[in-house]
Amino acid sequence: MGVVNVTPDSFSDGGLNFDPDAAADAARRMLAEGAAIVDVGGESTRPGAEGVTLEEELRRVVPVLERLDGGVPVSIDTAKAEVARRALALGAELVNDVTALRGDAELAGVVADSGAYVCLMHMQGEPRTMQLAPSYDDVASEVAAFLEERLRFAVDAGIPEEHVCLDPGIGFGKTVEQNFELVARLDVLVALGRPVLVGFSRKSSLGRVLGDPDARTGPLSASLAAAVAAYERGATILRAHDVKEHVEALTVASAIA
Ligand code: HH2
Repeated sequence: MGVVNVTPDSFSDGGLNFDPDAAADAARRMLAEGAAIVDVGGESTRPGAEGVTLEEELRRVVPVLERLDGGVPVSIDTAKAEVARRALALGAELVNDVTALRGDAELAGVVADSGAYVCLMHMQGEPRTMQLAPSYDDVASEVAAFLEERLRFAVDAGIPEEHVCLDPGIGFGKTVEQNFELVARLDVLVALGRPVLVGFSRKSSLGRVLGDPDARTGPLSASLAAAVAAYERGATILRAHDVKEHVEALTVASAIA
């Protein structure tokens, strides 16, 4: 899953694809490089981020989807029902909701009615404050219990179970150690029976484990190591900014597997 953030402030690629032509070009390039789907988002969820209004989020993502005109498989990274509705009408196939259908009461119905796929992600707290004091007794089993509950909620709302993938939410209310433990113990999430998505690309825990306690991002080399480790533990969707390199690394890992 390639990442196209149509934002001025995303933690690693903010501003790069804020222009709709640049964003559409990036999405097409990622498809050519081997991405199966491109995740288009108009709201940064980095630690400390403030939300954007519905009007602003639509203003950012709709022109990109119009330019792609159904030619690239698109996932819409949003928690807002109206953004999802518009994106699905413009050909998006998957709704990637970092709130796991807790943010907007109408979103589950929009997904169910459209027949789209959905990604349910774990987050402790909310982006503005989530990194202040993450706390778990057992991070893997607590994240699994949360995702199991959200999966049941989605199914009860009319979304077929086969249309749901699950995501531990790397960096969303977790310490460096908790992020790595979630990948190490990914089998606990894989056991829920749904495809697991992992998004470790460029995240600050990678830079921090390499020795910079104030790192806000992580390098490509570390992103690739995390993606391969997640793949080997059962992740089947890897969310990544550097598609070509991830496809190459995962092709080799898969040839060995
Ligand atoms: N991470 C980010 C955003 N959306 N969605 C899923 N399902 N999983 C993730 O790990 C995930 C996500 C944060 O990364 P990015 O999009 O690069 O940054 P920002 O939120 O600052 O736009």
